Amino acid sequence: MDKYIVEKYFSGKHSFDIRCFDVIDSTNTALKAEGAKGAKEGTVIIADSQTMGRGRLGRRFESPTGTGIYMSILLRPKFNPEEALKITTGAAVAIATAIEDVSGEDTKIKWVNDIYMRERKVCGILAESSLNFETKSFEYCVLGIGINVKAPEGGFPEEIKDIAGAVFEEYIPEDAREKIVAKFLDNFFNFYENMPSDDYIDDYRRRSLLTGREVTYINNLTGLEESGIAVDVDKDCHLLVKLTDGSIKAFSTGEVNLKKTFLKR
Ligand code: BT5
Repeated sequence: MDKYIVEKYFSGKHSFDIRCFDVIDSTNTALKAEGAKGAKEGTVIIADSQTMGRGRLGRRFESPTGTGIYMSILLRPKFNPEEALKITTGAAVAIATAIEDVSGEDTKIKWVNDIYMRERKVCGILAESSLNFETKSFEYCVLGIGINVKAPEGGFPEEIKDIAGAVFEEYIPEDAREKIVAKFLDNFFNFYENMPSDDYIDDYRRRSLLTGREVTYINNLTGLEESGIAVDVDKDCHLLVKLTDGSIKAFSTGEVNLKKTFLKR
């Protein structure tokens, strides 16, 4: 990744401090350390590969060399941490739009934080926050994004070969990686500066992969499973599921999978 090429594609409306690495353990881990040391909002770490890329709940995010974009952005949100979900959902729309602009193909958002193309996961988002409990405010938030730009030679690792896909299957336009980064950062900060307002929520709902499809919900704390049809995403970004008894339940956290084994995490 060449930061000078990224800078060429910025609108110029926002300013960033971009730091690029060939290999890093995890861009989120590295940027959290910078956040704790007082780094400024808009500090961005981008790596060509990660040795310990992380997903949610300690899961691994495969980050092979030279085929993906692994980046983290430091935020110092002024709004209430109760609105934190908006960072993830705004990021999902911002990345979906950036990928669509550069690839010319449609994307879908799998509630709550995955981007899919051709029924495969091409991007995952992990937002991690440090909170000040006395003032009940954010100290900082690290927004991490992992994108599979193309499939690794020989295919994706065994653990994810049934789930993962890439943004580009064949031809990759010039500067595609840098353009995706620049467009994402511009799009995201346009949303972020208006948060907690969420004008982008209709763009999120419109891309919902799960709406109209049979899903299984798993409560991460209790392990309880429920099934039904996802009917919508509401304005607070809860997933609305019509359960088998006909009632509609709003889910705010947890794991939802399509009732097809090949789309399981
Ligand atoms: C995520 O977690 O998808 C969030 C991933 C965030 C990664 C970025 S990269 C930059 C920054 N630095 C980090 O250390 N992390 C962030 P989750 O929703 O929990 O999904 C994890 C699951 O996705 C795994 O259990 C696999 O099933 C699957 N997976 C792992 N690697 C993948 C990949 N490269 N492409 C598609 N799916 C993958």
